[in-house]
Amino acid sequence: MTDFKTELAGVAHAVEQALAQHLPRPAGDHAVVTKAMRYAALGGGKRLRPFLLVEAARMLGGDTDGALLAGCALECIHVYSLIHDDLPCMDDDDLRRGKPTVHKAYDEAIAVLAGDGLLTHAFALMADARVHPDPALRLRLVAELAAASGTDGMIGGQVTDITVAEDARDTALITRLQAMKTGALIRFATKAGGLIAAAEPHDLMALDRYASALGLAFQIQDDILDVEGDMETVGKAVGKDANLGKATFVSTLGLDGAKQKARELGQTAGAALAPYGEKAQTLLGTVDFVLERRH
Ligand code: GRG
Repeated sequence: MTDFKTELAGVAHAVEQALAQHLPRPAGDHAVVTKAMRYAALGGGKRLRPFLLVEAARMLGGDTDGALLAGCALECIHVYSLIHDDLPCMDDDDLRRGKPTVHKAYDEAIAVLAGDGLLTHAFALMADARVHPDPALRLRLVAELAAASGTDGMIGGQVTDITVAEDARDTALITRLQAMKTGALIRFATKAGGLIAAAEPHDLMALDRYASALGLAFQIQDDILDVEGDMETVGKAVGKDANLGKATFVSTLGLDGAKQKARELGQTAGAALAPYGEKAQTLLGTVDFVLERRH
């Protein structure tokens, strides 16, 4: 039995190596953009989304090499969203994964273009025959990835997040927007792993119940970490003012309520995969990892 942390570290290492191999290499007059793409994508991150993809495929007996490449495609989308989210016109952050954000290390134009480069490269990777020998399956993965990343998924959630007034937000709206903003890619991860493993419809439904609950728990834990970080650094009171004035799960549910909700979602995620017994061990371990994470 492999310990969860060893398994996660192993997949994260494999993702790092595969990304290093499959990202475009700096060359020619435009080398700066491929350098910036590699700067953002290599050497950091938990690699949670590719891990979920690989482990969902593994649970159902699928090809983990193909899943790893599909996971790299998904990670490219995730990293592009981080680069763009850090820009001055969005969150205006200076640090990401412990190093200067791309617009700080390069400049804003290159950061926009490096994000665009990763976004488009993601689809090139997903279409690669090494993901799966069946072109129809690869086409479905490409279409599903576009749907999860687009206006009915991650982009739509981000738009709701930056346009809906703070005082118009209740738990239901935050749940809807987070299901799109962060949940869509997490749900895609397990679905893609399932599809690569030729999952039956009931397997895909179980994976989706698991990933929907896990994605929401992940976001609630993120909100909890933000507030606890604020409280540690400036002793800020918890409430609507926590997390720079943003309404979050913590501000609508309270800190204890948010922790309780995350625990309940963890149980829902676990129950969804209970029928898979020992085979689901790593995906079940991911629930504890998400609920116990400190960064
Ligand atoms: C601006 C295109 C665009 C999209 C914005 C998902 C998203 C929508 C932005 C990402 C920024 C962000 C802080 C989202 C909240 C979800 C979250 C905690 C992302 C960080 O994911 P982790 O913790 O990061 O998996 P690592 O670095 O480990 O990969």
